[in-house]
Amino acid sequence: MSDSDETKKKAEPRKKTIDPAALEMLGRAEAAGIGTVFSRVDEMKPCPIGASGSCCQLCAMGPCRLVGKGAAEKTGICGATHATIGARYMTRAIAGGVAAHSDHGRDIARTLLAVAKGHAGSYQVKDTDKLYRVAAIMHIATEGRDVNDVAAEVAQRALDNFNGTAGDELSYVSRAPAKRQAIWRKYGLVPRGVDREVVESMHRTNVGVDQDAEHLLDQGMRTSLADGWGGAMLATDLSDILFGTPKPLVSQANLGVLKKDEVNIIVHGHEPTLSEMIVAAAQDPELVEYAKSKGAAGINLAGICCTANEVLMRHGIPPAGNFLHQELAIITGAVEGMIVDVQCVLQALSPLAQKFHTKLITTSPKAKIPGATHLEFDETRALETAKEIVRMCIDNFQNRGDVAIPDYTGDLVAGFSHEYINYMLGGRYRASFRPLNDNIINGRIQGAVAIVGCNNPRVTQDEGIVYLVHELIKRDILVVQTGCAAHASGKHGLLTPETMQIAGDGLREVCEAVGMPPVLHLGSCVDNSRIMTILSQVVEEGGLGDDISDLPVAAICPEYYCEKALAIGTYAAASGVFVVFGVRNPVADCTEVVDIMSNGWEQKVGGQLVFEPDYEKILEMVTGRIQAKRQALGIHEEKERVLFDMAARREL
Ligand code: MSK
Repeated sequence: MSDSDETKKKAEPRKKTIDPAALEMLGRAEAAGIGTVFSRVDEMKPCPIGASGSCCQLCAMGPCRLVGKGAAEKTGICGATHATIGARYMTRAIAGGVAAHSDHGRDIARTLLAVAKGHAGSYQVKDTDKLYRVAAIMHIATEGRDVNDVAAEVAQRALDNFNGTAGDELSYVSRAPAKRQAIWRKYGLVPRGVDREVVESMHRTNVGVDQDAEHLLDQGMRTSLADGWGGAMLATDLSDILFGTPKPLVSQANLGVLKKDEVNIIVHGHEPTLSEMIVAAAQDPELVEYAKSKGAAGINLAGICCTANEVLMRHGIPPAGNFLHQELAIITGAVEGMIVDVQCVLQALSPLAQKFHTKLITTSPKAKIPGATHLEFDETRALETAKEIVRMCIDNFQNRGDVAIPDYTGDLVAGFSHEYINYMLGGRYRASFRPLNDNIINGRIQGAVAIVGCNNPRVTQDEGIVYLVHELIKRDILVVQTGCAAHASGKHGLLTPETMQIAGDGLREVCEAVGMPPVLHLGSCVDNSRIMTILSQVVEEGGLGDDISDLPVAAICPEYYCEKALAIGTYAAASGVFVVFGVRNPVADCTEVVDIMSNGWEQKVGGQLVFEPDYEKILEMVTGRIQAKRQALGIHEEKERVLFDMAARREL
């Protein structure tokens, strides 16, 4: 690149998004003089000291900033080193993320208990097979018992896992491969109770308690495992029991799913309990008629963030977009109500909604937003509350002003639970991961990568996610997705079977034979636990080593922004996965911490958590990792490619 090219590149403003719908709405916002997260990020420069882990804010002697000449050797007033400060930061961030996912899981457990005891009549156990499978894992007897009896005991055992009264180890630790469990036990990483690990992390990161970086980060791993193999896994399982285990269905994504002539309602946040009822209320014939009486053609429901994923996976409700679309949806002027519960809800929504006619409705007893209407959700009168909310949105239809809905949608297929993938690969009578293992062994599929997590306005929206999906499937690497990263692929048309046309020959052959897309949408953020289950079952199937760390797999969180993502990344690493985060390294100055989470964890648990903002380098890192694992398994030699004939298809 010439000097003048270099100068031109520097002078060009940063691209905010690769999504044309977002660009259109940003233009509308700018014309109206309305700020968004995309504009505020340019006005707010991150503090360079805090951004790289050199600031400790834990006590009133500080904040201490370890900067300037000889910064690496400096300490805080109490004597804390960069290593201690960085390890405390990571452990607290992990605990924050685990608390969020697990509190979500606990609420689902409470709802299941209420249902089983007949106190929440709007719900019922929808997947009894799954209830019995979960009961078996928890060693709860089912023979001859009433479904609600079993459900009550499962719910109570789940609550015991949160409280730490289920025994010395969380119930689901037993789902990991035996070798993995042994590693966790050897290093004292087995979580004892979800709450206990979060509390202990908060205690140990107090000033004057744990000061050894490796020891602190071990607790970070243990806490994260209480999420991945505890709180989040329970949230997924109990949601499947209550609301149904997802199966593939078609839908669409992006702001174009909003309808000009209908009452548009958006559910946003994370928990499926209320949104399930909103789905029912929006289809209620009486309310549909009521909407028509107000001049609308009907009621249109859409989602944002992980609530979107919950209702997409089970009902095909279309996502209007990912994290950075929440303001843009309101800016269309077409949203009568945005119903939020917990997590990832920007406080800026409230003043923004007041500039339009949108009603922002908070529903969780845990989360109020100044300026929003609070209508508290109570599972004992769930459908009633949902109907009240939908009616409020219908009443708001007449207040609409100017509407501009960008005409962009991506077709998608979602709903790949681990149970369905198992069935899809093996068929009804031989449900199994065998075909996947065989195709990894024969090299048609080189490996698998999870591309998960958020958007972050500090990087171009969707760019890293879409680039990595393309490049990986081209290299015969199967991609699985959750969270807002899955929405990104949905918006850009990557979650369809047609995407197999851009996949490598080997992956395409398998996708054609099975009839699946090369990019599988597995659900919401808590559903990353489905990936842990799949990895364990692939190990159990045989032929690819005896632990998760032996598998040719990796995980990438290209556009992360929050603590929950760090918690997920840590439990994946602690389970033996190579994990790369984009954006920036929040502990870059704490070199000892960086080394522990990469080389140290590789030696200890066979996984790593590393940060790399350059997407090409990320690609190189994960493909290198996959090839190294193939070599270690002795399956790296290129085999003569034999195209699938009828017999091979039948066998698959
Ligand atoms: S919603 S945590 S922005 S993925 Fe789960 Fe999206 Fe990240 Fe929130």
